[in-house]
Amino acid sequence: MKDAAPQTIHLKDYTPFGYRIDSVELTFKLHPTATRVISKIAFAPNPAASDTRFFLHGEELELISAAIDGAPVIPRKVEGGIEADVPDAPFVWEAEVEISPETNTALEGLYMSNGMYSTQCEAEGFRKITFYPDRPDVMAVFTVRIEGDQPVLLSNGNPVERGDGVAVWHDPWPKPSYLFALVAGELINHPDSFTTKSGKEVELNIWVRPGDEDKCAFGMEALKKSMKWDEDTYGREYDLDIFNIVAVDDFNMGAMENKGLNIFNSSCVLASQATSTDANFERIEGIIAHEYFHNWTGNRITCRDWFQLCLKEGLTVYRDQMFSGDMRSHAVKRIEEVMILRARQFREDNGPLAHPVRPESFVEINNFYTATVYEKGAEIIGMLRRLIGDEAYRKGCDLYFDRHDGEAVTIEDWLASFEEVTGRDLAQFKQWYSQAGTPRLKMSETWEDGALTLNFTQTTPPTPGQKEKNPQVIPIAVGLIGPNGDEVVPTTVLEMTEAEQSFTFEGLGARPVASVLRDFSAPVILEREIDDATRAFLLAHDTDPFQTWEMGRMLAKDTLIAMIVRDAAPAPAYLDAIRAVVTDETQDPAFRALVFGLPSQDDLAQTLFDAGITPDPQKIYDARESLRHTVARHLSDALPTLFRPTEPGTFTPDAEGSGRRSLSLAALSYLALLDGGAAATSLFAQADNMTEQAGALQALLSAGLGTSELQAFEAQWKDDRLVMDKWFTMQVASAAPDKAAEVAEALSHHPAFTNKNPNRFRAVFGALSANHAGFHHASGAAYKLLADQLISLDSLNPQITARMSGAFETWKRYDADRQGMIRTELERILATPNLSRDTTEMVSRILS
Ligand code: 0A1
Ligand code: ZN
Repeated sequence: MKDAAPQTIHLKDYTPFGYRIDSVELTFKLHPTATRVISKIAFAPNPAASDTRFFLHGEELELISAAIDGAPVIPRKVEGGIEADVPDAPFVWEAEVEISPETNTALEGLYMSNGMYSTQCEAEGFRKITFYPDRPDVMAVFTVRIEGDQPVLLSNGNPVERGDGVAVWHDPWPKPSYLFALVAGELINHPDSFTTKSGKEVELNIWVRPGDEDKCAFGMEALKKSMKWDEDTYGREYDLDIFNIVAVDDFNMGAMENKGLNIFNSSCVLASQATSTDANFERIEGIIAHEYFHNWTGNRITCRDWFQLCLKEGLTVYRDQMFSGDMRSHAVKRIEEVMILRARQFREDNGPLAHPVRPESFVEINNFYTATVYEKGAEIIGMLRRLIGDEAYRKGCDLYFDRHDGEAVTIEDWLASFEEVTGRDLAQFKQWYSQAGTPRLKMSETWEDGALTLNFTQTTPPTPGQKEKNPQVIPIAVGLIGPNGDEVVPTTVLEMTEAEQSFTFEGLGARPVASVLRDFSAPVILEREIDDATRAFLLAHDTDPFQTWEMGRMLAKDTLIAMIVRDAAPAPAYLDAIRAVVTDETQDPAFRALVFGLPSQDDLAQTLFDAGITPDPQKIYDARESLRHTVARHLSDALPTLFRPTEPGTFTPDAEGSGRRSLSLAALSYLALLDGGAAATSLFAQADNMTEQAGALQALLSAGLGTSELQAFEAQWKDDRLVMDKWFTMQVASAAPDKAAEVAEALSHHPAFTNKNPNRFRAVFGALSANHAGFHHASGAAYKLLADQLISLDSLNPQITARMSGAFETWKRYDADRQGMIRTELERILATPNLSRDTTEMVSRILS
């Protein structure tokens, strides 16, 4: 918990630090409750700065001694750190502090997890390790000496000394403190090596706790593929002699890109056929790539201040998305990306937590590691590339890397590289970084004398602190399909810059059907009058996979909305359309599985709300369940053929195998509604991989079955914490609306539950907030339970508490009773004595 009074920090107030750092030497004498950190830092006045105040951040540190140029000093304690009087010339600062890793439950700074020491310094954790200018624009070369009796002692950079109870590491690349890392413990490595394109041999290691060594091979392959891809695609080579990855059980986020020493939440690196699902494998491959790619986009070139977070995150997400597309299927990946963007970022952009990709102020930066910064940030890079073309994009990136290597920069610096290589003015485009909210793009069509005109208007709704919005630059990728199903105009990118704009395609023989926003070319909501017949036509003939999926999705949504609002029967147009796609053996099974899936309850709630209808969570749940049963019956003849379990002994975690299994398991979940769970029960007993074992259990649970399988699963996996997370999640996720809170509450008393492990807490309470009808059950039981849990978690781990309070961000969609109950819970959280800055900021923003 942070004790500083909440203070708002503004982008406009940025000033450089008054001193540069020539070198940092740190010595760690490890002890669970009394680690000593000795620092020796060579400072020099920064001629580019006007503010010469010598302020060092520091939190929860016990100062033992301090000296300047060898003379002892007593620094002044000020809010958030210390101040001292220093010479107007280069000087050496030395300090010794004591910290207590074992009692650090916030998992920021140096902490202990299952007996091992680990660090997490992004964003502002280094100030819990020693006094330092803990800001990203202060970059320095670090040498780190670790003294401890653990067999493995790791830090950033290259090893210079390895001895009994001591290790010294030197990182030659200047870095900000948020990239500092240290790990010490009894660890086992999975070693390998990689030869870079210029012939340099790099030692690679994945370090894990004993017992996990058989779960490293997949991650290691992903790392080598990432290293090769960054060379081939961006010309970026690795720059140290060694690259270490460590798996840690207690970790707030997915992973962290510390220079040369990436630290991973064990759920994001450990993988095996028996314990990981296909989705786990895919995610692990993407996260390993993401962290590795940060070596250039984030580490060699970093952010001037935390407002520029999207500079490294949006770009690195974009890079990992392209990598995953190259490794797997671009079409399928793009659909998955859009699903995530809509579920998380559009949701955020439509509520009280909406903020620009580059926020202008914050209280706690940890609260801004959001879908907007990451996912919308990545969409901006995709739009930029679409507008300027692949070649100019690569040239602009090269210029950016050349020009800013070793610097801490801004979005302006990033865009300037592209302005220079293209000669374009990107001033209007830059608004994507400053304007919050999801633009609504309305389209109408006119057809006259062989010319099709597409008329667009764009508006962006008001968001907190931003009432008026300007028109954005929107790349709209369009193709035209002739009446016979042939493409008459291939994909063309229309560049919309005005509030209203029309684009005409001339010389057309017969009126074509427009396929608009292909590949989801901009993060907007397209509003278009389109009938079911045209949707079905595009679903059958469009050459753009995203569009075909989108048409299926719109048909599904419309039928569900009609079922919810008018008690209508499921639309035959939808049922026939999905039958055609899912039974089409010529199409990719992964794509067919995506078409098979129904829109989420949360998505339907937002759609109803946007249409001016107050969503009733129970009705949404009932309609979706009823459609699931109808689809099952409608496809009853096809389901047994679509359900194709993997032959024992043939499992591979690649796109092909995973696509086949996702279609097969989608079919199984419908089949379970018809066959009393027979097929799922036998798959559960026979599966030799977690994808099918968990998929079978999930199918049983969502058909209201599976009690004995749930017990068998627990007995089999009780010693595997990552698999047990799945066991916790599945029960809460599949609980009926009136049972969800009860199930979550009971699980919170299970001996294996702990709120000190973020994965376990999320497994239960993340699942509760994602069970839409359960979370919003009219009793309000889930609201109260989550609030109780957040109140007790806050003093242990503010970061996770603040994040999870986002479960309430959609509260204004619902009826007065639910709003009243949620308000009561939010106010109760806010009234908690000593509530953290993190949670105070989040809950206040949600309430505002
Ligand atoms: N930079 C890491 C993720 C990360 C972000 C924030 C953290 O603490 C507030 C920790 C890690 C990434 O993008 O992978
Ligand atoms: Zn990142």
